Amino acid sequence: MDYVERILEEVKRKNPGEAEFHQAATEILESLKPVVERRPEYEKVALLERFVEPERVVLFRVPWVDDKGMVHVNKGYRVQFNSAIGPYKGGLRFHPSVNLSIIKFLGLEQILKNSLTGLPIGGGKGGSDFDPKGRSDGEVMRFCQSFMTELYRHIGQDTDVPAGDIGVGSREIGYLFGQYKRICSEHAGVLTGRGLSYGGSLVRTEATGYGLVYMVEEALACRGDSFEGKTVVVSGAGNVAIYAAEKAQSLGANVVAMYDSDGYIYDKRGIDLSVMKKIKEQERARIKEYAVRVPGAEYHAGCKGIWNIPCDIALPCATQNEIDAASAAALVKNGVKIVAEGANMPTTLEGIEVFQRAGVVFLPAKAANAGGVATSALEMAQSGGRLFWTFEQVDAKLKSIMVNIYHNMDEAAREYGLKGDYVAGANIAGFLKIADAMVAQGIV
Ligand code: NDP
Ligand code: 2IT
Repeated sequence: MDYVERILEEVKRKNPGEAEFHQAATEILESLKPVVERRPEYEKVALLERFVEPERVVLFRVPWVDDKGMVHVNKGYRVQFNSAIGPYKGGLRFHPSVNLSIIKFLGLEQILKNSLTGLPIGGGKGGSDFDPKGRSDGEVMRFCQSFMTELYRHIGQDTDVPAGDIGVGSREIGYLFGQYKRICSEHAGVLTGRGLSYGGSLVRTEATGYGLVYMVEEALACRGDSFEGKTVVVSGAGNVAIYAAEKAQSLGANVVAMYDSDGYIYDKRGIDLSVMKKIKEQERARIKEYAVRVPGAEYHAGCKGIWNIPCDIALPCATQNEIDAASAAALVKNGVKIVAEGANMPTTLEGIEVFQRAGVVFLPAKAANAGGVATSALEMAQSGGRLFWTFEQVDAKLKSIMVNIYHNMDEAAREYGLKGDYVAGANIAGFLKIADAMVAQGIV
């Protein structure tokens, strides 16, 4: 059995029941086969064994009291996966589906994503099975304070720097930061996605969605094409989805559909983002409200149907495994040309195969959504240097990072004889830097 197959088998045996973690490990390790063949020295230092095992997993109890005085207990997680190239860095997800498998798949992806940015950040991820939906600001605040009352001892601006993810936005980062500062007496850059009044960076809010569209823009430009007149379907209606839609529209695309976990909106004249932002960012209401307010827009209960809408470009920006083989086949049948992942692992392994076989340009999450964490690293650079860059400065850096990632993964794929396979290209380009740093640092 070859090295990769042996490690994959071990991952499954040693981490039973962790379906999402197995999925991410399979996608990554399969594409590293040609790398470990060229570099047999990696096996001698058990590089893959160490790469798939988190340096540290922290699991804790998060007790909190709701507005009616009832006591709740949630699980808290922080997986400090790999610090070879910098302090652990990665978001916190608050969603009822959160479990160790999900946090570990996100952490493993994050290692390679962070490496691809070219910035000095290691990989980590955390979160809780807490569901912020329907909770008051006071409840969310008390939950965040309780969460940080344990997390603070494991993080630090040179150790581990969390940020947002699903269910964790500027409100939650504010409460988490407030509690960290209160416990540690330190106004430090220990979280990113902070408000502009207390150490945040311009563009961080928009960064993941904008970055995603910058990468697609580059992929189009390399094929002599542009966003102008393209029909785009975006899934999700949260932070990543909204700013992906905004940037795509500004480049001349027609964004016709978006969803939340209840159902989707189809607005063939183009989503009115001012209405969408009001509903989602200000009112924290459900997407079906959009169809009440915008004449001509349709609301459909359930999410899957969104992938039957004909489009040129699909941007899945909600959650893992949104696009399975059947949804991928529907997109291909309707003529999709580019699929770029704003969410983490939104396409199943079978879905990826459908896209790649059909010759669709498939831009994988760890490359395509790296703009968020890259801008987090720019936030760290600004707080470390006591600097504050303008919107234009940060946006220009973000764009150049996304363009670089695109070309680095494109070149890595070509170098290994896999032209156009951006899944392999991203995994290989991200991994080589990590491997080099791990080898240099000895058996740790
Ligand atoms: P938000 O919480 O802001 O938005 C998430 C959106 O996805 C909501 O519209 C939510 O709907 C929807 N969603 C969540 N779970 C499901 C589900 N099971 N089925 C259908 N819809 C669902 O999160 P973000 O926009 O920040 O994150 C979206 C994705 O992007 C995630 O995969 C995240 O890991 C990834 N990402 C985020 C980055 C960031 O900087 N924020 C950076 C890189 C990647 P509802 O409100 O109904 O739950
Ligand atoms: O998945 C991701 O890259 C994020 N949620 C952002 C992480 C970060 O540290 O900004």
